[in-house]
Amino acid sequence: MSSTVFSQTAIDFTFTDTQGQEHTLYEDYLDEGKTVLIDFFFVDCPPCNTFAPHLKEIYDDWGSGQEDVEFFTLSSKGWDSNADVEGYEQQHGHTNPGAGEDGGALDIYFTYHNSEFGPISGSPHFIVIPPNGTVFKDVDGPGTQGRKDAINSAITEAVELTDFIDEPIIDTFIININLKDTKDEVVNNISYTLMSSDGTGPSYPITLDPNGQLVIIDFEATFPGLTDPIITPSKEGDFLNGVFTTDIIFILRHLLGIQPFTYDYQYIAADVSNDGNVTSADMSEIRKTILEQQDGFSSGLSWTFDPISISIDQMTPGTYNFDIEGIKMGDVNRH
Ligand SMILES: [Ca+2]
Ligand SMILES: [Ca+2]
Repeated sequence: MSSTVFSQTAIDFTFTDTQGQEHTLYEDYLDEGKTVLIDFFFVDCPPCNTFAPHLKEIYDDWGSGQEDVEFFTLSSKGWDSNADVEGYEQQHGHTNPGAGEDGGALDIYFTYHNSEFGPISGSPHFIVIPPNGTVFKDVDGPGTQGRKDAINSAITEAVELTDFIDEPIIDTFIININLKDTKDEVVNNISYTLMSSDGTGPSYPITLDPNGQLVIIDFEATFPGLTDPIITPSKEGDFLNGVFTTDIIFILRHLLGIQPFTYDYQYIAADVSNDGNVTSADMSEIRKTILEQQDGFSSGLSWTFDPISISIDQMTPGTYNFDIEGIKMGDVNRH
């Protein structure tokens, strides 16, 4: 039993089978998680005809194309037409897709013969391609049994490779957080905390990569003890970032009805005491902070976020994308 494995991935191809049906390697099969076996043969090839009943048996053992494995029977000779291949299929009871020269088989043969995958020697010649595009070429063994064993073993390996690839994806959480300020600019030095939504139990500081992404392979093992987990952003200090006397004037003009706020964030930013109301007390706090008569706002809040937190369903792995707006307290004019 043997096969040659290549680091290059399979080259895509499309052919039209003897029934007029089109088949594209990646789109119709590999991308759908299916393993493909290619049988390069020709209609008048004696060893191909000898092995044809065994190939049918193997095909049926792997689900007759109804499960995760499909076979293509493709002629390697320019004189075999789709009609010739159809005759061969009928003779051997083959039900898998097959094609001759006019179906595009010869082009596929030359894609895999004397290319980066080396020569194809002898007929029949079997290639097995798992969904990740790895090419198992020269799949063969001594005698009929050796050849059957080699094919079955290559398909088994391909299917196991698929299972192996699928597994981490099933348990993986990919969390993308796009946090921008009210000017649509990225805010640096944000701290994130992962905790239960009711605030009980452990809380975990988490770090996003420079692209704002967090990948969790096994949620329960990495962050045990959480119920309805949420991620909360925070940013400490930095009270006077974007906060100037002009902001006090903006609040005053709003309170006097001369120039009311036009954005929702302005109501949040102006309420530096965080009591739910924009009043002259907020103006006073901002003024004292600017004059350094007060060390930051009484609420302790320098930044707030909309939404305040984001929820992850720890039972549902997948990709989560969140947009969060960072609002600088006291900066009502974005300037
Ligand atoms: Ca207030
Ligand atoms: Ca400002």
